[in-house]
Amino acid sequence: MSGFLKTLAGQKMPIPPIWMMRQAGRYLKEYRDIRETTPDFISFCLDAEKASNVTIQPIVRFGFDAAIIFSDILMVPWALDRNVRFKPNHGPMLDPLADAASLDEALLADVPTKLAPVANAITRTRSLLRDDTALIGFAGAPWTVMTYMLEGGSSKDFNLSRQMLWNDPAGFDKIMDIVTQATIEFLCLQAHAGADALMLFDSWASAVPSWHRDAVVNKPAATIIAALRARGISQPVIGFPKGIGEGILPYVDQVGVDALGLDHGMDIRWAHKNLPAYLPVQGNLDPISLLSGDDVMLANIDDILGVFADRPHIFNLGHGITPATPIANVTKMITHVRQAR
Ligand code: 1CP
Repeated sequence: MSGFLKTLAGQKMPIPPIWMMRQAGRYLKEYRDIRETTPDFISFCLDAEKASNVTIQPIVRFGFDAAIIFSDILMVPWALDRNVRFKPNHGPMLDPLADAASLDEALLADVPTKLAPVANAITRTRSLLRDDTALIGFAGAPWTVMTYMLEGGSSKDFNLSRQMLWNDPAGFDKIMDIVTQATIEFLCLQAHAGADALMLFDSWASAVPSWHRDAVVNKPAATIIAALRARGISQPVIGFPKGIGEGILPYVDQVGVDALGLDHGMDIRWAHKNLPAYLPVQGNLDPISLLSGDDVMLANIDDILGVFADRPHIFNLGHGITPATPIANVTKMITHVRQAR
């Protein structure tokens, strides 16, 4: 078993396994080169050979302990016919969803077929990776995915999503239920295709009013994990409810995650003190610290390693690496993590 999977199973490794959120992507020249050959982003994700190739690129270059399949959280809205497209330098665009009546529940039946190419990419990638490199499958958590569907793209304030939450709770629940079902199908097919672990990204969990957090962040995540377990899927699940601060305690209590991804806003001493001692954590270097990559970054790495020395810990960033990151600083981070103990 790889060190990454041992850590997720609760074992403390002498050197923490390491990978980076968004490790395949635009900061790599070899990624930009393949990406150019299929300008349409969804088509690129559905090309199992290309998706597999770019998944492996950061493993070849840096020797990370885990690969994450090249796909996107917006594959679920795409499979639900929300007309997902990516304009260069503009981010994602979707047809904004005004109400529950505009989302056809019958589309759920085709989700596994439409997303089968992601499963093919996983099977292919798993067969190409060494045994000691784990492969992670993933999906967005329902709230985060819904924000793109309701806002029609990225958002700063998530006003339309929050408005539906307050003004049309029945409609909101109906959409959330459909997205939750689609997410279960998506994760299930990735697990069956050979993913060794699964990650659930609730990247915009911090935008949920705390009044609604149990219903909108914790409950849907719990439903997804319970459904996977009921279907006999035993792969560990890493939850990433970004930016909810001390809300991670009820999240861990209610959701049933096997490990918790910590964002860079999280106070690691508080987290270590308050989280159950058995729970593996993943994180949490600020990706922006890699832009300078200086001694302060190294000191922060030492601090993270020191605080989590007594629990199962996977070294990672607190969010995705940014396109402007110098490659040399990524190498510096990895070397430092692996030499620190
Ligand atoms: O043309 C390009 O290359 C577009 C950039 C890009 C990439 C590299 C997008 C568009 N998606 C991806 C791949 C991706 N997305 C991966 C696999 C690669 C890897 O991690 O190595 C993963 C795990 C994601 C997950 C994802 N997509 C999240 C959750 C994680 C996070 O960073 O918070 C979210 C929120 C998205 C949405 C998304 N996809 C792409 C863009 C530009 C966005 C919008 C981001 C935003 O709203 O700020």
